[in-house]
Amino acid sequence: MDETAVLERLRRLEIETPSWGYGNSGTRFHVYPWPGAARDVHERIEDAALVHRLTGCAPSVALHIPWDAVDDYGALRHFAEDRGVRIGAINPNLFGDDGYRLGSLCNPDPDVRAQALRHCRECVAIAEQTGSTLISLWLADGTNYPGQDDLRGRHERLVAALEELYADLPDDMRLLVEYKFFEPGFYSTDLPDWGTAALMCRRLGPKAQVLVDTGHHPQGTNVEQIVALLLSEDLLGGFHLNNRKYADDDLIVGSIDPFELFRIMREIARSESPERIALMIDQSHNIEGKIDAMIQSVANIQTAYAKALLVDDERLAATQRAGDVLGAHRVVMDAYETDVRPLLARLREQIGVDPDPVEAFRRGGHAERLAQERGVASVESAYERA
Ligand code: RM4
Ligand code: MN
Ligand code: MN
Repeated sequence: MDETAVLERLRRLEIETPSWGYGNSGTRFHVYPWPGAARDVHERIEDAALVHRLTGCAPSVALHIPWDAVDDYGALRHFAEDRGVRIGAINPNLFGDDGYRLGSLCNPDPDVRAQALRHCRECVAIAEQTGSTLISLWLADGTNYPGQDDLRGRHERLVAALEELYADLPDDMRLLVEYKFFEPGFYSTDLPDWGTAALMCRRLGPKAQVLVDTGHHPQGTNVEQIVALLLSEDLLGGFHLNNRKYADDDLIVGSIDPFELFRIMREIARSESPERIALMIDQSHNIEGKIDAMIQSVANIQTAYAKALLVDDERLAATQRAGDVLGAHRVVMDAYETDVRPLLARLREQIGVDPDPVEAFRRGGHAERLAQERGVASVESAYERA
């Protein structure tokens, strides 16, 4: 691909940022409040809009309900649009209620299952009112001990609930089904892997697709191969991008393993309709500032995508046909090792943003202004709260 074509593809790259990445969050040990961190959904949307202004490629913001619940979603939509962003995926929250101790859609109690389903339907209505076309579903359902519940029974309950939800899904809406191999359930998780999520989506129909959260796999999993398979089967709906060293760490995208990010972005770059793949960041910051960390993630995704687009596909195909194992590997590494900073600087010049958006944030006095306007929110520790 020549440089003009690469720049054109980069211009079309859109990354969604999560509202929950702008507020204070922490580990189960402590939450360190950050001066100026967003305190409500309006401030979270304002921060997302700032990230979009500085990067030029983050035009939507995902919401978590009820964390971002308001009375008037039409007004919230306009609030976002007035600031230059739109509402992205709506994430039902099926873990933040005392009733969900034994699960939500898989709970043995039919009343709790009905409550969870009602909440999902409410999220569909919120998506319609905010102009969103994505419901992004993650279940915290699982069990902690062998024998605690019937594994097959839980699966059947999940199928029944999702079939009901799917039946009501508007035609232009997609249901993204996220999986996670453990946590908070420590013995079993009801949607533990991409295969289970894919089976579920196949069963539901074409409006259901798998969501790959990059931090939700056992160590050493070949995530890009999962991505390639899901793409081949038309089952890839989107991503929750973040990075991790050990578990679901939700660190800055590409901060621990930029090579893995490149390998994943390469599969995306090769897809026939990459714009159908929702690229959403799912990150929460614990000891760092929120907004510049989000900008860093956006920039790291652009970097990995630029490198992925630079792979010489013809040379690669030829070396693969010739059975030149090392030659083929070197074609891929050649792209990965290219310094794309000048290319990205040209892209940013074209779209009218600073060549280094993180520095632009830091130079622009935004952190200081927000700290002054919003102050430091007091946050109870997770244990005190418990
Ligand atoms: C989960 C999962 C979900 C996210 C929650 C807060 O681990 O990644 O996508 O919404 O965390
Ligand atoms: Mn996630
Ligand atoms: Mn996660």
